[in-house]
Amino acid sequence: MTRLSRGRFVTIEGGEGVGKSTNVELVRKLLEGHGCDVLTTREPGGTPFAEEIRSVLLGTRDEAVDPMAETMLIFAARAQHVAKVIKPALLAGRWVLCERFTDSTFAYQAGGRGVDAQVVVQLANLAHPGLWPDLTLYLDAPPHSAMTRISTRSLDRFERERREFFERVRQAYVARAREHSHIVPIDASRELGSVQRDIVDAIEQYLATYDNP
Ligand code: Z5A
Repeated sequence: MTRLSRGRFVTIEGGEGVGKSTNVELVRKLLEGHGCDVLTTREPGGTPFAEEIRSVLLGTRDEAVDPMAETMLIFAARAQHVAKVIKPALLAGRWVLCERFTDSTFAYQAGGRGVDAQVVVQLANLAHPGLWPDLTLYLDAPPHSAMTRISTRSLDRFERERREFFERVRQAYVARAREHSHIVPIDASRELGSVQRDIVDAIEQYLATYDNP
């Protein structure tokens, strides 16, 4: 067993119903098996204040929400989450495992809503200067197949969007995964066992090349 002393920032990304929450526990156990002290968290949210912003963001309402207002609220929640939870944990040498982070904003607000990606970059540099994930597992599945997995629950404001919105979100994720080597795409449309084997491989591969000064 490798003993790792310096924390890393690992995120799990993907559209709705692809299995992010399902696989967080698997990743946590794998990292802990390698001696990592792991903190799991999620976005939007992760602190009481940021969870309140999450409720505002996800709640259904009659008033159409302006994409820039949505984007800035997401970064308000993120700034709080980074300042109060993520940065302190990383500075203490813990590994942070987070469901969704700024790659979600590139996918949903830039890709899905049409917000300028440069605005996302600028807000990211204000909310979490110098902090980007070390490793991102991107669970990829066609929106229609993943949505059928969550079809029995009541849908939030995002989940009520049209299919074209989710296609744009997926395209944005795929494009980012091509451009950024820290993003490992995993075909999440398969049965869970196959998806989890790829997740194990991705984590083991990352840990094998891990630089532990
Ligand atoms: N959002 C945004 O717009 N911009 C941002 O920057 C951020 C977020 C950070 C809430 O996120 C919303 O916030 C989200 C984008 C927006 N909007 N939407 N829609 P969230 O992460 O809380 O919500 P979510 O993505 O909708 O979560 P989810 O639907 O729970 O998805 P999941 O966690 O990926 O899926 P799951 O709960 O693990 O699995 C769903 C079901 O599928 C469950 O019954 C599993 O047992 C089953 N499952 C999982 N894997 C499989 C496989 N392989 N086969 C069969 N069944 C499976």
